[in-house]
Formats: sequence, structure tokens, C-alpha cells
Amino acid sequence: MAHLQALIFDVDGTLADTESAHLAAFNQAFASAGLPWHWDESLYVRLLEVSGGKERMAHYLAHHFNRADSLAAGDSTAAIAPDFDALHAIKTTAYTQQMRAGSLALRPGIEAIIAAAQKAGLRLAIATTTTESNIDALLRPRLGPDWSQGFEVIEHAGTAPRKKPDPQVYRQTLQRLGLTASECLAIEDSANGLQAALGASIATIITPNPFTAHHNFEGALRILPSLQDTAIADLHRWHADAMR
Ligand code: XBP
Ligand code: MG
Repeated sequence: MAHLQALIFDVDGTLADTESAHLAAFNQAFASAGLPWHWDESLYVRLLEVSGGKERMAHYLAHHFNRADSLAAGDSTAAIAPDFDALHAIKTTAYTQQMRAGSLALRPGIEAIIAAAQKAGLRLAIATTTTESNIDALLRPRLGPDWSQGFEVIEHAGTAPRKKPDPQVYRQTLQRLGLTASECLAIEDSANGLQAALGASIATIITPNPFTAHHNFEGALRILPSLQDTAIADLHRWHADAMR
């Protein structure tokens, strides 16, 4: 039976409840670009079904934004054909500034489980849809300037362009770890993340958050409110149960 060797962490919504900050950054970018767009929380919960900030904005324009009304209101043509790369760069700058300046804590139990896993000799990796700069902006102030040394593999939007639920980011993580799926556990918060990990045959623990609590988590190994009360021994036991 395969033995647990590595934990693979998602970032947004899993390591920290970052989506409110992402939402604020999107709206800040729309305002600074002079776009007549504003996403409220209820719309963002729906838009989060599309992974990837650029993909999410394109989905919004295609499926939610009323071009005719906007043009009738005299909005600029930019509102109907924005440069998503440029807009996402503005958004990422706004988000990283928030992360570096803000007091957003990592989710309960995250720092402890990372430290305990390292002490127990488990290998750690990150498999996320967001950008490398966003990961650093979140983890550097909270885990210190050497945070990345604790993660042997970091796969992100820049290395895995096909976004969750596509399993690319997890398959590339396994390949770089040199491990099989049965030697790993994934930690996720969303249905897209679960489907991506299961697509790579990785047993997955879900820790939902207010943006994802309503998602379908069928196929998850465990659904936990957080990792606050989870010990490494629990992870080994749950993993062994899953391998039987
Ligand atoms: C969640 C996402 C990301 C963020 C926004 O990533 O889908 O798109 O919502 O970040 P994760 P970007 O896989 O870590 O849960 O604007 O950089 O995409
Ligand atoms: Mg997530």
C-alpha cells in the first residue's frame, strides 16, 4: 500500500481567505481602467465558478455584461473589448499591495500543519490557479522571506496555464515531485480544485470557505471546517484508509 509522502496545497481560499481581497482588487482595476464594471459579492460567488482572473473577466464580459446598455449609456468601447492582460496586471498589482500591507491571517491551522508536516518529513508543494506574485505577496509577510524554501514544488498560473478543474497543475506537481498520486494528499477549498486534484487521481481534503461552502464536494476524502484540529497522524490515517 502506498505511503503518504507529500501534501499539495491550493492557495486561494485554502491557505487564506483571499477571495474578498481578490474581489476588491478586480473592482479597483475596473475603476482605474474607467470601465463601468463592478462585481458585488453575490455575483463574485457565481463568477468564482471560473478559475483564473483573466478567464473570469472574459466570462463576465461574455455572459454577464450588457454591451448594448453600456454603449447606449455612452460608455467607451473599451468596456466591450478590454485588454484583459493589461487589466489583470492592474488587478494583480492592487491585490499584491493589499496582501503586503494587510493583516489577512492564514486560515486556522495552516501555519501549524505546514510546520508539523515539515517536522514529520512530509514533502510540501503548492498547486494553484493564481500567479506566482500573488503567492509571494500572501506568504512572504506571513511565513517570512524564505517561505518558498518550505515548498519543494510550486506550480501556478505561469507554469500551468490550463486552469482548474483541468488537472494540469496537479499532474505537473506530481511529475516534479517524482511521486505517484497515491503517495500524496491535496488540500483544496473549491469544486474546481477538487475536480482538478481528482483528475490527477489525488485524494483530496476539502476545507470550504464562505465563497465555496455551497459547492459539490462529492469525491472528497474529507470535508473539514479547517485544518485547525488536524494532526499529521490524522492525515496519515485518512490517507491509509483511502488507499485500502
Ligand atoms: C483561485 C482562483 C484565482 C483567484 C484570483 O485560485 O481561481 O483565479 O480567484 O487570482 P486557487 P488570479 O487555485 O489558488 O484556488 O486573478 O491571479 O487568477
Ligand atoms: Mg482555491
